[in-house]
Amino acid sequence: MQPRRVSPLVFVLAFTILALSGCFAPEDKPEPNEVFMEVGNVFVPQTIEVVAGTEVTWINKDGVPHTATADDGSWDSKYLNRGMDWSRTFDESGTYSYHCIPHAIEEGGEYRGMIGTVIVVDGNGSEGNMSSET
Ligand SMILES: [Cu+2]
Repeated sequence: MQPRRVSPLVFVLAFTILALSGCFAPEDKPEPNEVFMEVGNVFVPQTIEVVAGTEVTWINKDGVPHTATADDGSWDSKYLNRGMDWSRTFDESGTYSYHCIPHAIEEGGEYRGMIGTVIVVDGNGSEGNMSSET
C-alpha cells in the first residue's frame, strides 16, 4: 500500500497562514455587533454601525488591558483583560464616540489614539425620527 505523501510545504504554508491571522482560530473575526480590542491599541472595526436596540460587545484580543469608555463618560466597560468581554445595548439612534482610557489622550474635548465610534440607526430606516423632534 502506497503511503499518502503530502508535501511538507503544505504544512509550512498552512502554519504560516494561521500564524499571520493572529492566532489559531481562522474565523476569529468580529461579528457585525462585535468590536475587538486588538494588538497595537486599536478597536476593530473602529467605526461600527448597528440598528437601534442592538447589543454591542467589546472583546479584548490583546495581551494588555483596554477599556471602551464613552467620551462623555456615560458608559464605561472598565478594564478588560485578554479574553474578557463587555456589552452595552444601544437603544437610541445617534453617534457615540468612545475611547480606551490608557491608550487615548484628550485634547480640547477630542480624543486621539485608541478611539472608536458606534453609529446607531433606527431599524425602520426613519433616521432622525426621534421623539424630541416632532
Ligand atoms: Cu487600550
